[in-house]
Amino acid sequence: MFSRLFGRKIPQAPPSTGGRLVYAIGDIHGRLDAFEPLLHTIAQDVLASAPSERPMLVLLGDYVDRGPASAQVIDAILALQAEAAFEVRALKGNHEEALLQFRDEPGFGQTWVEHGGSATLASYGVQPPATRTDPEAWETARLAFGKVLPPAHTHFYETLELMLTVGDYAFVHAGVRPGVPLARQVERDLLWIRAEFLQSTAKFEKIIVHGHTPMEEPQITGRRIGVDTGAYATGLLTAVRLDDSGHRILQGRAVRSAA
Ligand SMILES: [Mn+2]
Repeated sequence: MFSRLFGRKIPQAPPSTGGRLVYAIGDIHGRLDAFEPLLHTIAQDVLASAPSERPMLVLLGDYVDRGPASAQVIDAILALQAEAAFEVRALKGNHEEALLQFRDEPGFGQTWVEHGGSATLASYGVQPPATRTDPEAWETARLAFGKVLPPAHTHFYETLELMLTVGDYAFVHAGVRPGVPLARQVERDLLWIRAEFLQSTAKFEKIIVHGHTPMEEPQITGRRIGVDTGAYATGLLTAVRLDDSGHRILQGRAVRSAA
């Protein structure tokens, strides 16, 4: 409107978080050893930023599988929620969906281990079946898993959010389906979409902040911010810090780099 009134272009304001200080963390995948240093970096940044309102910590999903400390990552998230220094908002990833599916269906175990589920079982002290195709062994593992899963973890997995919007940003695990309004996105796309979202040039209603597809570097375009840097393999966990002045990348690195 002003550009029309004055006949020249005014500088565009950066996207807004509505005044909030927000940190969004990519796929942790059982790497407590990368999550802890990143939380330390974020805590230092909060001290330096002295926000007027409690900062928000958005976890973009895929807390479990592949890395060695899935159960311990969930404990750390629950501790953060209890501390109340941040408003913690945890999104659901496709790996949390897989965990819940195995909890209910032993037949899914074989698929789950192909995606790193054995590491999750081991982190809960459950021995994965020696033979992947033995249905009885899977049922035994499922029952053992059900027994050791703390009620607080069950509640955590069952109450994960699918999408969160803050100001000009929408946070999701994987991405959104181009051409579909945010309010009409379906869980399958929010948890699983890759190429159709990543390669799309369509305009989304918000800047989409997401994980799910590992890249060497964080992906920042005007339309999306991708922060999955494959921590389970690289030991490098990435977050984006957002406020009304724009975005900045923060990272935590595990001392040991191989999963
Ligand atoms: Mn994922």
